[in-house]
Amino acid sequence: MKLVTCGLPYANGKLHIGHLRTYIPADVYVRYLKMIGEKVVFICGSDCHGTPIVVNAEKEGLKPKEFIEKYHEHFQKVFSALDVKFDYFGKTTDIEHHERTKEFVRKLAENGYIYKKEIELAYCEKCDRFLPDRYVEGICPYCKTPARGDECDQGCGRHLEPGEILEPKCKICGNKAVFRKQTHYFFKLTAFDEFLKEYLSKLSGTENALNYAREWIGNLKDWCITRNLEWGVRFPLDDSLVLYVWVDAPIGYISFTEKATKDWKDIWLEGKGEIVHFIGLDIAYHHCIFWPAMLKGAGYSLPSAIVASGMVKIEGKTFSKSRGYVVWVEDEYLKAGFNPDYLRYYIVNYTSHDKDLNFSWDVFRDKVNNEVIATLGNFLFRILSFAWKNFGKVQIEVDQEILNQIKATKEKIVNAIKKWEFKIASDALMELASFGNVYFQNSKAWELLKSDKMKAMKAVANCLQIAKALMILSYPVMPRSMERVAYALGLKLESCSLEDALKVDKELEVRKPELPFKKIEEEDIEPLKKTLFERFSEKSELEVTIEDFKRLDLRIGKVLCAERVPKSKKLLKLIVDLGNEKRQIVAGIAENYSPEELIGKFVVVLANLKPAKLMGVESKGMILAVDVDGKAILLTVDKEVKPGEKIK
Ligand code: B3M
Ligand code: ZN
Repeated sequence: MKLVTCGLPYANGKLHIGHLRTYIPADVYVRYLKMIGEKVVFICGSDCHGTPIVVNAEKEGLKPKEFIEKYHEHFQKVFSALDVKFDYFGKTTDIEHHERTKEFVRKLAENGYIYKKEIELAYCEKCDRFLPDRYVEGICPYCKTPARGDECDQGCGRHLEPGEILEPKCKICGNKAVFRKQTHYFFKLTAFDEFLKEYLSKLSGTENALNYAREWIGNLKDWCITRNLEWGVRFPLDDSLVLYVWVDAPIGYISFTEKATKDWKDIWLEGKGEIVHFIGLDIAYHHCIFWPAMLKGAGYSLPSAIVASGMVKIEGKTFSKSRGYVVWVEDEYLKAGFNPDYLRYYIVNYTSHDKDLNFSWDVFRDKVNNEVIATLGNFLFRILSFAWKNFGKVQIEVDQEILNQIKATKEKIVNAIKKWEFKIASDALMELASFGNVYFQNSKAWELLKSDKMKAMKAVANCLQIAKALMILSYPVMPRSMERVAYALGLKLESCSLEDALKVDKELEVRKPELPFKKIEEEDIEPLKKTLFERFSEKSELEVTIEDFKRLDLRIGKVLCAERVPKSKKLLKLIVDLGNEKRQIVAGIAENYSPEELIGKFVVVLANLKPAKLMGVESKGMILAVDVDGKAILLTVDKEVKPGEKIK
């Protein structure tokens, strides 16, 4: 038996295309496996705990319980609208999940992998509370990028331990946090170094995740697993604390399997199954390092593959909700009335699973119109209409050449799917459809109708077999449209296996086909493009209004004195006349200007820049210059003006 899981979405926001990059291929994978006769259980669920939930619930003025309910329902609705069909979709607030998590953590403790230690934690004196994870923001100690308490989300992507973040600030009130001591519990991750090294050398999955994880071996740190929060799974050894969300969330894979199948023990305890985790690359560390160590420590079965999807770009820009580079699935795709199969096809076919996927409305339109419609849809509609109009009932006899072609396609797909090569599998579908188009065209069946009706029927029979094969082989990618094709062919897709693509029926009775695909017109995507680009420019830091510009106090200054800043090659200290005051400004122009030549020069000064110290020398303002290959060339005026004159 195989268990396939998808990373659990935090129940704190709506689904966007970034999410689907993992869920759609996983669904396609499971559908194919089921169609080659494998026993598969496919589970997922809402991740309901942790500060991602509490912080956002607080913002919306809701209790975490009501807050997560809203998104949990949204997830179920959208997944079903996209035909992403989990065998079970749970939530981590379920009592059974809490029980399983506590049992798991007790096992870790019994096996000697949990210890307590006093540590220093970020604390906000104004809010009078400890600041776990997303309650605190600061600077990543590794790459110095702004980061959240538990992850460097904008920089190096590292997991950060409590107390590690530099310059912590309270996310709620913005105050500088202090450090206070408190006792917390740790998981001995370091005890698993050797085990993980061995395990990761054999683990299968996509290279992007495995390579990332392997780099961590030898650099592991013990892992703080408790938090000061009300919301979460109580820590069984001290119920004043809750477990860190990354402890309980993956245990959801187990507790949801328990709900999905009575054979869950075979998978999780007896080692009689295979466990395949589909995740986004950003959570590879948790799934390749923390999770296998936890499972090993508590005596559960280990994952056999970690399949990580590459990142998503929107119109060529790195995906970012805060910057508006996002496409919301419900409001911006489903409500626009697009066939869910188009998005399913786009996501599996745009590129390999582990590469970056760019979502662009123009590319979407072109891929759908040229591939799904002009190649696949065209073949299906053309042959089905022709058969219905001219024959109705068709005696089926199929040439070996056609069956060979179908067999080769089927094998290509099965091999590709086993390696998570969804692009190769979906390309094979289009290749078979192209083959069908060429075959039908060359058969000139419409001419044969007049001269040799039997021969025409034979050509149609071959084409109908290709159509049937396409229907079956495309079903995992485009289930909804293929149901329509099945209707026209008078066949049932339910419980069909891929092998059936080669099965020849004695006779097929073709019904009037309805076009399963509607072409995408410019006017269909126009409003969506507009929404997206308006959101970009609204949020873009690159565009400023005239109001923004007016906030800059730009003035003309006249240099009165200039001297080198000691020990600096680049810096000069200037005294600049700004009309009603004389300002000290430090400028990095010493490599291009001598102090003497500056005296009496007119320069452009940004007068309301926040004062700063450069090499210990105070600077109040900035001199504007052009940077040419690292050398500064000053901006000046064309005619003499009064010092202090404002630039408008
Ligand atoms: N909820 C993180 C995320 O949504 C987290 C995944 C849990 S998988 C066990 O990216
Ligand atoms: Zn970092």
